[in-house]
Amino acid sequence: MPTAVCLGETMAVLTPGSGRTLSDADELRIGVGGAESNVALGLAALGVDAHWVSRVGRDGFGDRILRHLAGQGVGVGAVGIDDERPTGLYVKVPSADPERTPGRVLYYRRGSAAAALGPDLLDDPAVADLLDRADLIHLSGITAALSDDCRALVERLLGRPRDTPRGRQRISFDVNWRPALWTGRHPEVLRALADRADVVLVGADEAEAAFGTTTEAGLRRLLPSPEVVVVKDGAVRASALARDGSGTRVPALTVATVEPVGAGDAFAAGYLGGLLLGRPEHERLRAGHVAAAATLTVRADRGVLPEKGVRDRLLGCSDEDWS
Ligand code: KDG
Repeated sequence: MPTAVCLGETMAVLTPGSGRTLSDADELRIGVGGAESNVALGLAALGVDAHWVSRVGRDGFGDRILRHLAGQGVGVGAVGIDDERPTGLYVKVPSADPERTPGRVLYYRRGSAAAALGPDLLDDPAVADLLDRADLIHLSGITAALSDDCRALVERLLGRPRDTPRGRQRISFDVNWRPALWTGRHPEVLRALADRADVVLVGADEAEAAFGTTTEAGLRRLLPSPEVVVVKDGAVRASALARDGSGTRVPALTVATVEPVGAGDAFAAGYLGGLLLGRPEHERLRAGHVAAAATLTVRADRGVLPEKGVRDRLLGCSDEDWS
């Protein structure tokens, strides 16, 4: 069974009940959300030995996050608990007019336990051991945006030797462009960080906002080093641009979207699961679309995958049947 380690912040998610706004809600629902742990959950559901590495506060939110992830088969044994700093929070603000304007997300994560992570995390023997065993380490641009220390942690991870006695270890990097986290910081580093990964995942809208291009030629020029750059063009298609110049494109599934949050993470889990389980490129992209569709059609950050038999039929069907 392949092993994946996903590293990044996970927060408690607070959401007002349906039809209520933050100013008039009496109660907030508590959930769990974090891009990298969403990927770990998605990978675990696909049969990968998935672990999440991070730090949470010694508070009820931290306990809840650990319980939630461990309960769904994600390893949390190397997660640190911070006695002083809190678990980060994020609030989903529903739109007053969802037909016309999307909802918003508010972050309360500055000074959180995870934002205080730094490169010395890799000196923790439990973390070092896990990283040495990993076939894949999954990172995202969110971590680099949290603090200078977090960015240095990402850099140290990208600088680790990847050729191991068990074969080459891969690093995947989801650009996860979050402009709200980069205010007063330097988002230009994102491109250089992404270019040091083996697999880069980026939404076409994020590529435009973060790198100023969405064209395949432009992305190949900006990110020449990764083995593959996977560009997700929302409801249209996903394309895998390989370093050798070849490309594979698979149209997205048509679904009635309820809420897009977490769909990019679901896609990443489907794609990376396909990679780890030795599926060919077009099946990895299909697996990404199937997982994204399951999340797009629910209000939570993660949907339930169709059962394995259905997934296998979808991955193996003809192109005509797929579209
Ligand atoms: O991709 C979903 C994430 O946006 C959500 O879980 C919260 O990790 C999060 C973030 O930093 O935006």
